[in-house]
Amino acid sequence: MSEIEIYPVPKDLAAKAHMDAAGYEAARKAARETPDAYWSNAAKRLDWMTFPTKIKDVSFNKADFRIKWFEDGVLNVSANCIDRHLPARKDEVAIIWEGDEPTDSEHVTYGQLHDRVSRLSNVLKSSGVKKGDRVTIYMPMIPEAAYAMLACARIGAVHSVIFGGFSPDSIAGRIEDCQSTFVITANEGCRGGKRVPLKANVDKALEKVSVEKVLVLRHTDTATPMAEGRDIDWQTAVDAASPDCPPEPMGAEDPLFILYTSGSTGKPKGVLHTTGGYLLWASWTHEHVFDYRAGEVFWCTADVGWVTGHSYAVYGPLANAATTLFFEGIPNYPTVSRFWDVVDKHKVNIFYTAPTAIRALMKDGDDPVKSSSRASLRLLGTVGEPINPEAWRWYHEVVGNGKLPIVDTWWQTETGGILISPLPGATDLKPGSATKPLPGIELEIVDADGQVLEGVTEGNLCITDSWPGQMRTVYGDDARFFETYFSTYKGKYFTGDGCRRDEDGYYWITGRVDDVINVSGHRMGTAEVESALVLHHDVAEAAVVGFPHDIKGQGIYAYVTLNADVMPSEELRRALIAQVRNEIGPIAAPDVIQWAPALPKTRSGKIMRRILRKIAENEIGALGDTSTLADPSVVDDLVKNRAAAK
Ligand code: 6R9
Repeated sequence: MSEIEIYPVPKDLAAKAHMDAAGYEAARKAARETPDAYWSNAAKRLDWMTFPTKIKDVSFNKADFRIKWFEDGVLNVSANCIDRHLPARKDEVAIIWEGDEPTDSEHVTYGQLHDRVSRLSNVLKSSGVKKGDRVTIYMPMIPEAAYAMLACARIGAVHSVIFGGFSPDSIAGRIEDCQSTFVITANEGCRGGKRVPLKANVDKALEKVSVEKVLVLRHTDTATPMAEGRDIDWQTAVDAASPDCPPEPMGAEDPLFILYTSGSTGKPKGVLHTTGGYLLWASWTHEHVFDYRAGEVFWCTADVGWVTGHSYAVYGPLANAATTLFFEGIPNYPTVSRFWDVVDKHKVNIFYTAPTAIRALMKDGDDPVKSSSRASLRLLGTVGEPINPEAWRWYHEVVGNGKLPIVDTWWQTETGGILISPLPGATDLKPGSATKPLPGIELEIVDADGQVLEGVTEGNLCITDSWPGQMRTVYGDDARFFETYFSTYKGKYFTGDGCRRDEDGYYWITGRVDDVINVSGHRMGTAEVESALVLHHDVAEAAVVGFPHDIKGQGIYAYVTLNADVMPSEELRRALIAQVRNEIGPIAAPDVIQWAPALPKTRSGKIMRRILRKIAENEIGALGDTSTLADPSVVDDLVKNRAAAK
C-alpha cells in the first residue's frame, strides 16, 4: 500500500478547527481514562431539563448486559433542535429545501420550524398519538419529513421512518413489527422528473395491516383518494391546530426512534435509539467531524429514510443550529451538474455524500463539475461504503479543486453516528482510509476465533466499549440484539465489517464479512432477497451473493434453481426481478440472475457461498477447496454457464 499518498492537515485549518492533533490525542485519553467526566462535560452541549448525574452504565457481558447513558437526565430532542435556538436565531434558516425541479426551493427559518413542528405535534396529540406510541413516516425528502420526526420527538412518540423506495409489503412488515398505529405520508414524491406513489403504496400496505390514522400531505397536484374516517389532510389539520405545544420531558433512555436495517439473517431488525446519548452523539460528531461553524450551510445528500439522513440531515445539524439542506431530487436530473449547481445556488459550505454517487458522476468527466464555481465549499465528506482511492482523488482534485479535505466517515445504523473518521484539523488523510477512531471509540481487530490481532493486521472489526450513540436494542427483541452483536466475540460489539490496520494505525474498512451486501451504500441482507425469490411458484431454491459493481460498489447476483418442470426464460427472469421489487423494493432488484440447475452444497446441506461469490466475481481460478462438496460437478456447471447469466 506504499503508493497511497498522504494529504497533511492544512495549517490554517488546524489553527481554526474545533480539534487539532494535540486536542484529539488529549480527548482520546480523557474519554478512555475518565469517561464519566469526559461525557458529562460533553453533555453540556445539550439543553437538559434535568442534567444527568449518572453518566455511563454499561456491560457487554451476558450476565449483566446493559447499555445506559445519562440515565437520570431529562431532555427533549425537539426543544434541543428548535426552541433553544430561538432567542438568537429565530430568523436564521434551519432548512433549505431544493426540489426535484431546479425552480423549486424553500427556506424555513428556526421560527417557522418551531411553528410548524408545534402545530403538527398538536395534530398528532389530538389524533390520539401518545408518548411511547410508534409513528411510521413514509415521506419524500422534504422539510415536512423533518417536521414529522421532530413532532414525534416533541410529544415523546417513537418514529419509524421508512425509505420511500421500499415496497408496500416492506411497509406492512415494518408497521406490524413495531405495532405502529399512525402513518405520516405524502400523496407523491418527485425524483428525476418521475413521481413516486407514496400514498398508493401506503394504501396497499394497509390492505395487510391496519392502523388508526394516516396523515397525508398533498405535496404534488395529483389527486389522492382519502379513506373516510382514517385519512387526515395535513394542511387542514395543521391550519386548525394551536402553534403552542410544550415539549414533553423525556428520560435520556426513553426511545427516540426505530430504524429498520438489514442483517445477515431473517427480516430487517428494528434498530432502537434513545434520546440523550443519540442526540449527544449526532451533535458532537456533526460539529467535530465536519468542523462545523455557526452560520454554515451543511448538505448531507442522504434521504431521511436512512440513518445518515436521521443523524446528519436532521438531528446533528439542527441540534447545532446549522442550516441543513434537503434535496428531493437525484444527482443527474435535469443534468449531471445538478449537485454542483445546488452547491452554488445555496452557497453550501460542507458537502457529504456517498462514494456510489461520486463514482457515477466521475464517469461523466470533469466538465459538468467545472461548469460550477463551488467557491462556497470548505469541506467534503463520504459515507456508506469504502471509497476507492481513485474516486477519492477525483473528489478531492475535481470537486475540491485539489484543496478541500475529505472526511471518509465509517459508521452504521447501529452506531447512531460516525465512529471512525478523520478530524479535518487533526488527521492527515490517506485516500481510501476512514483513518482513526473518534474519542471514546475503542477498536479491536480479531481473527475468526476472536484472538486479538495487534499492530499491522487484518481481520474482523470489533468495538470493546460503549459510546453514547450506540443502539440500545432490537425493537421488541433484546435476545436478538445480544445474539447478533455481542455473542460472536465475547464482551465485544461485532460490527460485521472486515478491517485492516496499517503501519500508522490507520483503519481501512474492507467491507462486510457477513451475508450483507452493500448496494450503493444501502444494506441488503442476502437472506431477504432469497426469501423474496423463493416466494415465486417456479423457484425451488435461490442463493444470493454480492459482486463488484463499478458504480454501486456491490451488485446483487442471484443463483436460481427452478422447479423440475420449469424452463428458464427471459420472461421468467423479468418476473423474478419484479417479484423482488414488489416484496422489498427497487433497491433490492438483482443485477444478475444465473439459472442454476443445482447449488454447491456441503454434505450437510449447507450452501457454499464462498464458491458462489468467487463465480459471481469471475474469480474462477480461485475457487479454493471444493472437496467438501457433496457434488463437485455442480460447480463446473455453474462456471460453464456463467457467461450466459444476465
Ligand atoms: C452510515 C451507514 C453500515 C455499513 C457498515 C460498512 C459500510 C459505512 C463506510 C462503510 C467503508 C465507510 N460503511 N460507511 N464502509 N467506509 N466510510 O452507511 O449505515 O446503512 O447501516 O451501513 O456500511 O460496511 O457496516 P448503514
